[in-house]
Amino acid sequence: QPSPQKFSVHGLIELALSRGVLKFGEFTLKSGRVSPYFFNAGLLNDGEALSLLASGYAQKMMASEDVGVLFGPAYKGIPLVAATASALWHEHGVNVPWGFNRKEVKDHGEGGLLVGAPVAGQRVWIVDDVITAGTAIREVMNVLTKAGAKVTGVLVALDRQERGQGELSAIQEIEQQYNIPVQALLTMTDLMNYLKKENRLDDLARMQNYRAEFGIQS
Ligand code: OMP
Repeated sequence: QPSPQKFSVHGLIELALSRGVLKFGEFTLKSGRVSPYFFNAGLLNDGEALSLLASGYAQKMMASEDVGVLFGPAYKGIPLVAATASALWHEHGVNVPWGFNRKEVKDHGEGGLLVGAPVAGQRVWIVDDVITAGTAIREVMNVLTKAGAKVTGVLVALDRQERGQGELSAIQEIEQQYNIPVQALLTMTDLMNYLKKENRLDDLARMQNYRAEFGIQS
């Protein structure tokens, strides 16, 4: 019987590197920025990796007071939210409803864009992978608001700590605009501290340059 997995920043970074989730190199982002690193949560594609990430999400959720419905945006948020709800139950004895959206409207069967726990009138936490410029999160905020949900928080694996539409980080903008907390398991700072500790100075220098161009003042 496997014992409950303990989440740590260091452990998650090592896991992400070992699975190719976290890569250093040159990557063009959705926002068009050319980044020296990329975090692909889609590669947490085995049971151990997914459940370790979900343990981290569940621990963060336990520290938040307002756990209502958990919601995973299509597509990558869907397995994350399902695994998180399961970890909350197995590891903390907390039973939380969860749901997700589909991207394409279905015109037969149950129809509609939302699947799983109803969100109308509910306090909803969004569980997703990465926030860079905030575009993906804003889209799902619209979907949920239209459905009558009250979004009370966002939980992601990685805060890239990059500027959004102005001088603040995308996450800070979302926190201000919607008046909600955004929590992350890892930040770009965590990744840079890791590189420093591992003496990967070339990678670290590229991260510092990128941060000087697209990062927030911290
Ligand atoms: P924004 O919509 O700009 O916030 O970008 C978030 C999305 O970019 C994520 O949902 C991912 O699809 C993708 N992404 C990553 O998955 N990992 C990264 O390290 C960077 C990005 C990205 O393209 O910015």
